[in-house]
Amino acid sequence: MKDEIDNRDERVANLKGLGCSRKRVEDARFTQGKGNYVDDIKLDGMLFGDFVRSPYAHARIKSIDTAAAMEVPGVLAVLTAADLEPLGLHWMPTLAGDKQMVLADGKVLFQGQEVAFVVAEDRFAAADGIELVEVEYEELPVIVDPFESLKSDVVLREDLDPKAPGAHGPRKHPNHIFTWEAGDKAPTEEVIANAEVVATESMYYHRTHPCPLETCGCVASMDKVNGKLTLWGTFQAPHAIRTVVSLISGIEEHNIRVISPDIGGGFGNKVGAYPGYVCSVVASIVTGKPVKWIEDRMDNLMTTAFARDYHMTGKISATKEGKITALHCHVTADHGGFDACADPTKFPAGFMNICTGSYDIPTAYLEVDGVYTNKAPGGVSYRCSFRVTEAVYFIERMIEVLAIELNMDAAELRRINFIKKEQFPYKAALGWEYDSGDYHTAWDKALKAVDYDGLRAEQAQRVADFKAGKTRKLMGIGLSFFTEIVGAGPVKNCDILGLGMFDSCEIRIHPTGSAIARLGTISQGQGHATTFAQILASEIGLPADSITIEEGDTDTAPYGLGTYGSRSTPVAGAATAMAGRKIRAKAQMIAAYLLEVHDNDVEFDVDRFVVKGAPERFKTMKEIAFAAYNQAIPGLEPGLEAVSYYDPPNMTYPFGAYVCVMDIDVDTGVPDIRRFYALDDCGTRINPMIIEGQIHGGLTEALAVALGQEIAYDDMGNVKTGTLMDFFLPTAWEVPNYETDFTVTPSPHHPIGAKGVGESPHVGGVPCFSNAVQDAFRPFGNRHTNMPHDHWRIWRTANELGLHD
Ligand code: MCN
Ligand code: CUM
Repeated sequence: MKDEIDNRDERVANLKGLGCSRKRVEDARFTQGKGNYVDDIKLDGMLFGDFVRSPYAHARIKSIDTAAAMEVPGVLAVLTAADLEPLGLHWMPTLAGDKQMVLADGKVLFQGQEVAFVVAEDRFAAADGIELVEVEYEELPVIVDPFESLKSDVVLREDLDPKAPGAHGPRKHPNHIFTWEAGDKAPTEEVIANAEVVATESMYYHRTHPCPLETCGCVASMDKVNGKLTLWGTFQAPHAIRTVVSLISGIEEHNIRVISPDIGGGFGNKVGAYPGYVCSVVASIVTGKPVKWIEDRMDNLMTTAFARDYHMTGKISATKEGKITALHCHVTADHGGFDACADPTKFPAGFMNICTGSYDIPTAYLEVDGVYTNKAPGGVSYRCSFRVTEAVYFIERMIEVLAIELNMDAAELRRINFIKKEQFPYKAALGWEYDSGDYHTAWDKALKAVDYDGLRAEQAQRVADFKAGKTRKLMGIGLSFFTEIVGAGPVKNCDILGLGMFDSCEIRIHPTGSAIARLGTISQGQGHATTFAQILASEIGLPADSITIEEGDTDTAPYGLGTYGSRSTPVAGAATAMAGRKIRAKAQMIAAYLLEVHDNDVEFDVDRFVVKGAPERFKTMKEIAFAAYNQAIPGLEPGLEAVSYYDPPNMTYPFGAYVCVMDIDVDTGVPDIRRFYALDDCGTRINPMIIEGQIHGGLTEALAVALGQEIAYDDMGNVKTGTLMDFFLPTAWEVPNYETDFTVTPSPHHPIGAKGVGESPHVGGVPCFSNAVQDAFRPFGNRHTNMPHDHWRIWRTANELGLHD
């Protein structure tokens, strides 16, 4: 008995709960090729659907002739807008309150737009059919520049009344979508007009794409006998998809089962609803057979949710000593042909109004204009936290430019403007209330870890050597400090299509002391099956290895809004802890009953309830679980189950301090990342190993975006980077050895103090890499150059600064 009590450390370790670098339970199947992705689903008689896509970015459709395609052996149907129109399905609502063509209705608005859907016995016959669908196009003037779009006589969206307001208020021009404002305009402008120092800069955060390993796809199967539709797909929000499918198809929600099986990376690309889903469902209803639709790589890069495409202009004012007094930001946001963003309804520009960053800025104003162009729709994806990537890039560049203006060290400028620890909870000028933070501690730790002063001395020497002709390599020190905002969100201000953004967890404890927990979220690689079991292990005292986590099946999981915006841990993770606590409360009653003491005379200890002051008298959770199905208290219902729908009181505000040291060859423009140090604070850390994996992944994607990856268009609206030959995907060759570090500042309102982390490294990483490039050229007069900093652009910067003379 004594051993049982003394080996407390062992009992804690046995749970593999909070803080344990538990190995990922999902990897056994992934590493053995036993994953079950959408394209692995094969049903009897399953057909394959694929799209005829527009080669033009803007054109009128004169005619579509499907006769020849129908002659191809194996082709069973070719759907066009004319077929969908009687069903009211030729257009669909977007998550942003706009509507989008499912199949081209009279015209096309971007290259790659879906024009017809060919349904065939296999994908090869579908491909042959696509070749033979004859579409007659009449080319229209193409607009790829949002500034031009707002001046043009060419009306892109002829379906909209040009004078009518949009989903987010009045529109200034037929190609204008919305204006969104935050903060105080007049006071901000006044402070800036009278300031001692003002820095102004314009920057473009280019269009990018997350390019997940697995492209988007689905399998729709309409069981006409039972009236049940099953839809498997790469959905980051399966419940929301079920609701959308019900609303647009008229099929009652209980007759729709949406399943997200294993997903090979989402990164935001799989949040929205795509024409492929609608067409597969219609095709399955029409043919009575299951229909699969899977994008190829070009489809994915050219047509599904892109990210960024923000043209940002800022003004930042300060005293001569460097205390920031005001920030002004204007954004022209290119949303493509349809506004298919997936932001919470009240935030058409996402959480861009966190652009005051980690700094105590008393006055600020933000204005965003959303604009239609002839590009693919979307606008929120790629580890973005709803535009926080843009916001952090903006402020972290503005700080660097202000440092130049003040002739001051950028690390010091940050330090004197950070929100102080004692100011939390901190109400920012643009509306958010930051829950907790300790920026100075994190910054000091980061600068010390990299020997910042030593690096600056080395850099000064390098500049001198360069000027003396002793080296052709410059040295850049990239700094960034970010504040994230994740965990959408309080239902009071966050919803998508009217669905409040709570999340959920339902737990069943089995008699022998093992359990299943189901959540409203869905992992796409983040390791939820591993980490959510750890939260529960610590809450209910059963080993994580005895707890199955299940997500993604709307027939079994409680309703939730899904996984994006790093919301799973802040919201569903909180629901998990709360449901666990309900289990524990009932377990406490059972334990007290079994131990014949009052409820308040027992206390929870790791994996058991112990009589206070009598540690030898206890009941383990395993024993209690069995009792719950047997000798539960008279009058108390048997079983041990709980559910929690969690509406978070606030979002969580993770933060971090990153430093990148880079050497740049001015003659080739090739950067060499010598060092990358990343300190993250995501509050209570559930699984340090998974956090580190998230950070490595996010930093690598940040490297990609900062140093070369983009979705580029030519003047005709042709996508120039629609294949992996042209689209930069970093490999082990380009990726440095990341040094990760952390501080822990728990969220005061989250049940276990955890904040999200999935997007942090991307949010903080992009400005860090970009700042490193820019900093290398600062001693030679560089102020700002736009990303992506590919070799050619870096070479060009060196050239423009006269470094090749
Ligand atoms: N975690 C932890 N301790 C914390 C916070 C998080 O151990 N304090 C763990 C979580 O329990 C979870 C993982 O880290 O296993 C990420 O958690 P969280 O930050 O809550 O983010 P989500 O699970 O909601 O994931 C979404 C986020 C987003 S929005 C994008 S985009 C992105 C990202 O995750 N897409 C990814 N990381 C990705 N990683 C992979 N492999 N694949 C994607 O598609
Ligand atoms: Cu913004 S990309 Mo993630 O939210 O799925």
